[in-house]
Parts: sequence; C-alpha cells; structure tokens
Amino acid sequence: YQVQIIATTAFTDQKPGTSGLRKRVKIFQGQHYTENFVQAILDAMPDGGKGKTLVIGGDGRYWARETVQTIFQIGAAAGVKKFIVGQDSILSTPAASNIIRKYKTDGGILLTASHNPGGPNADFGIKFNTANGGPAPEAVTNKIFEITKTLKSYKVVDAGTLDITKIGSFKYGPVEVDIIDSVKDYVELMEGIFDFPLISKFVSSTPEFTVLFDALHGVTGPYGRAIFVDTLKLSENVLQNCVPLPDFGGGHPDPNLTYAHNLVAAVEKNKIVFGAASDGDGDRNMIYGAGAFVTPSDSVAVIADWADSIPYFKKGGVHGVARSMPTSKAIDAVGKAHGWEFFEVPTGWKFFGNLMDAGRLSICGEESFGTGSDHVREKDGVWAIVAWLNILAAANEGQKKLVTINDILAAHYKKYGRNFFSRYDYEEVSSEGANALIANLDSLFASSDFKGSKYTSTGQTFEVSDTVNFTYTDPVDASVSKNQGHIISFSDGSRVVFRLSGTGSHGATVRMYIEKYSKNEAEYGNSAADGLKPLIDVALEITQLQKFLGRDEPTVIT
Ligand code: VG1
Ligand code: CO
Repeated sequence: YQVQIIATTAFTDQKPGTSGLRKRVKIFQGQHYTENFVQAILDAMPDGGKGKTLVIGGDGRYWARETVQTIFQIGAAAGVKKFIVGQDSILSTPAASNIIRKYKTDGGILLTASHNPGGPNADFGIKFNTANGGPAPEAVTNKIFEITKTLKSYKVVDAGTLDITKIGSFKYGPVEVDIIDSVKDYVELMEGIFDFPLISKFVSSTPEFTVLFDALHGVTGPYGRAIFVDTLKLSENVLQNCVPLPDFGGGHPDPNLTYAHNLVAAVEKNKIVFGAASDGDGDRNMIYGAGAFVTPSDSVAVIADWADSIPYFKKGGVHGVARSMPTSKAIDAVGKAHGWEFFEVPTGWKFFGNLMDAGRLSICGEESFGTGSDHVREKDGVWAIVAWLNILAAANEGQKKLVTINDILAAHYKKYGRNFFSRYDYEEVSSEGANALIANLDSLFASSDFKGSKYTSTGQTFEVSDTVNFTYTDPVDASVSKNQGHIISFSDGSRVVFRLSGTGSHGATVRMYIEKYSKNEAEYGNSAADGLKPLIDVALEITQLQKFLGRDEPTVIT
C-alpha cells in the first residue's frame, strides 16, 4: 500500500480541554484540521500507532462518519494493526471505555463533543482514551498538543471508503477492521453489575411505578431500548427521543432542568414516578420523577449509601469514594459513615482513573450530571439510571406503599443532612472579562484583609474563612494539577467556587458553584434556589461578577 505524505500547516489551538478537543464543525472541516489532530494522537503513542489495536466510536454526531475514514487512512499509514469500530460509528462513551478494556486494546478515539449541540453549524470533538479505558491523562494530552504545534506533515493510505454500517470483519488497506454491535457488550456488562431479576420483578409487579427515559436524540437511545424494553420488558412508551440524530434534533443534548425540559414536562404532565435522561455521548444522566429532582451531587451519595443493594458492590465491596472539587460534599459524609477512603479531584473524569486502577476508588461523581464507578473508566449515564432503578426496587421490597425518589432523598437527608447546591453558568462571555474576573479573585485571595471580611444579604451574614486556588496532587503517580478553581469558604461551612470551563468551543464560560450545608430538618424541603439565595447574592457582590462579565443573569442554572 502506498503511503502518501501530505504537507500541512500546524495549528496553535488544538489543546485538548477537560475532555478532548472540541470546536465548531466548521473548524474541523478546515483544511488539514481533523487530519493533524488524528496524526498527533497516533504520534503521541509509543511507536506512533504501529501494531496497535484501537477502538473507534462516538455519539454519531455530524462529521463523525467522515472522521472515521480519516482515522482509517492515517491509521493505515501509521501501521495500526486493528480498529474495532462501533456500527455506524456509534459507541456511547462508557460503552467505548468498556470495549477498550474488555478486548484489551491500546486505547480508543471517541468522536464526540458530549453535551454540546451537533450539526454542521454546531460542535464536533475528538477525544483520546488510553488502554485503561479512561480519558488520556494530562501528560498524554499535553504531548498531543505539543505535537500539533509543530506538525509539518501527516501520512495517509488511501484505500477508499469502508462501509461502516455493516457488522463484520473487514480490511482497510492493510488494517483489520471489526465493525461491532454498539450495544451488546454494554448490556452484558450491565447484567453482570445490577440485580436485573429484582428490577424486573419490581417493575412488572408495580404498574403504578411509571418510567420515562429520554435520550435527547443522543447515543443512548439504542442502549435504553435494549435495557428498558428488551431486557426489562417495559413498553415502548417509556422511550422518548431515542433515535440518535447527527444534530440531536437541533437540541442541546445535556440532561439538566433547562435542556431536558421535554422530559421534565412529560414527567410532570403524566405524573411519571421515575424519569431519566442522558447526554449526547451517554456519560451524563439526570434522575427526575414527578416533583422529584435529584441533584447529581446527591445522586452519587445515595448510590454509594445504597451500594449494598447492587450485586457488583455487594460482592466486590466498595473501595473508596470520590467527587470532583466543585461537587457538593454529600458523598464525603457517606464515605465517612462507611469508613471508606475519600478523594477530592479536579473537574474532569480523567482524574478518577488512576485511583480506580490502583483499587482505591469504586464510586464517584461530578456535579455536572456525571456519576459512575470502576466498572469502566468514564462516567456512565445509563449505569446511574439503572443504579437508581436497582435501589428503588430494593427499597420497595416488602413495602405496601410505593417508595419514591423523594422518599429515598428524605431518608438520606435525615441521616446525613442536606447539601444545598447550585451551579450558575455564564456561557460564551468574552475571554478578557473572564480573565479579569479570575485576576480579581487572585488579588482578593492575596489581600490580607479578605479573610475575616463579612458580607450580608437578606438578613444572613457570611464571614470569609478561607480562600484556596485548588491544586491536586495525584496520590498514585504524584502528578500535580494547578489552577483547578478558586474556592471561597465561609465560617458556616458554605462555599462558592469559580472556574473557567474547559469544554466550551467558543469564547469563555465561567462557572460559579454554590454550596450550603444544613442539618435543620425544617429546611430540607426548601428549593435549592431559595436555600442558596443569600449566599449567591454575597458571592456576586464579592466578585463583582456581573460587572466583569457584562451579564446580569447566568445562561443556565443547574
Ligand atoms: C464539564 C463539566 C465536567 C465534565 C466535563 C465533561 O467540564 O463541568 O464536570 O467532566 O464537562 O463532561 P468544564 O471544564 O466545561 O466545566 V462531558 O459529558 O461533556 O464529556
Ligand atoms: Co458527555
């Protein structure tokens, strides 16, 4: 096969963010842009991809199928031995993580921009995962970035276009290509984790337990169908928006109260007891029943507390729990009560992987609707949804009256107290404004009189007790990650956190995370918005955020 060397120009903006490289499709379609990044991924591997087996999958968004062919071409020239590809390029992010691990491959290339909108005028993304199935650690993504900055050429073998819509074993030039069923291995994995007989018995014998699953036209439609309809024998009606579309039907495939409003509306209208949604690439989840919203920070805490009802943990035990830094501290209390090791890591799933590989972490989560365990090395939306079904089935055993999501939450708060939590996102603001906000935080943190200063709103006074620019030292490999978010703590245990998003594709996005702990039972029923109002006012006053960003209101509140 003839290897062609194509001269290229290097780009300066191919730095992978929190989770891969994400840009507008138009940018990826620019001359050499996609090719350069794929070449850099291969070059960053030992031996430049030679002899490697790599998985290719993604959320099926626009530009994915073209990129699969690009990867074939560049991989063939690099001497890749084999590609394992999800049928029609489809593999949810957790399913890809499973395939990478199960077939002992050298890693995978995931074509997704996750919860970002898709289509010709929206976003595309490319993410590299290593042999453990997890997102490449910073050492690897930094190496990829360094290569992109100086790349002078890339190499291709042009063996035409391979039809990836049919399952089977094929060849692309010299490379073996296995096109596999996108769903089968994942369903087997789930069946080995959860108590499906118990869930089946519960849902079939409890007709008042109504279910609705919304895939937001992302990748999880076929996974949801296989689990809810084929395995649990629920009716077709439990599926909503379950056909994956390259542009997600024009929507924003992010499972939260704003973007999954179709699920929320349907759940409320039909008084659905258990509703759930997941994001474009299937690693996020939202649990939402009629009148019952589970914040992701609470969700992971509840799952950990109920771990014994899930066969995987009952058998293997729980070896440590963790959360990302801005996530509420609900899980800390659960870890403490059970005597488990606990970790606080920076935002982004890649930081959990080392701990899992070392056998020190079983269950973890992020406030951004990410929940998961060491069954794979990515967060896993469908896993979290089935975990809640498993917990509800267990909680309902031998009960006369239906135990609901709210009953589970109420019992949890009673035991541990409640961490009120909310996140304000200011999307696509000017980079100058965002940087000025952070610079101002730096100077506040450096000033001697900030600590101890007091601020009052709506009759409540908050005293600044501590300020930290979060640095993480990985307990396994001692690598250090700096500048992971500015934390202002108050003397009553509340805190606000500010950080810049690393997944945006345009301008800057500022996130403000607000948390307040309460052990006052009379408050547990309050909405997060009411419970947090005074603290939010104070945070805005201290940071002058509205002035710096030129925005009165956040784009999204979760
Ligand atoms: C966001 C979330 C983070 C999550 C990341 C990837 O990152 O805050 O918790 O891990 O998205 O999620 P950032 O840097 O924009 O805050 V996914 O579902 O987009 O892969
Ligand atoms: Co995602």
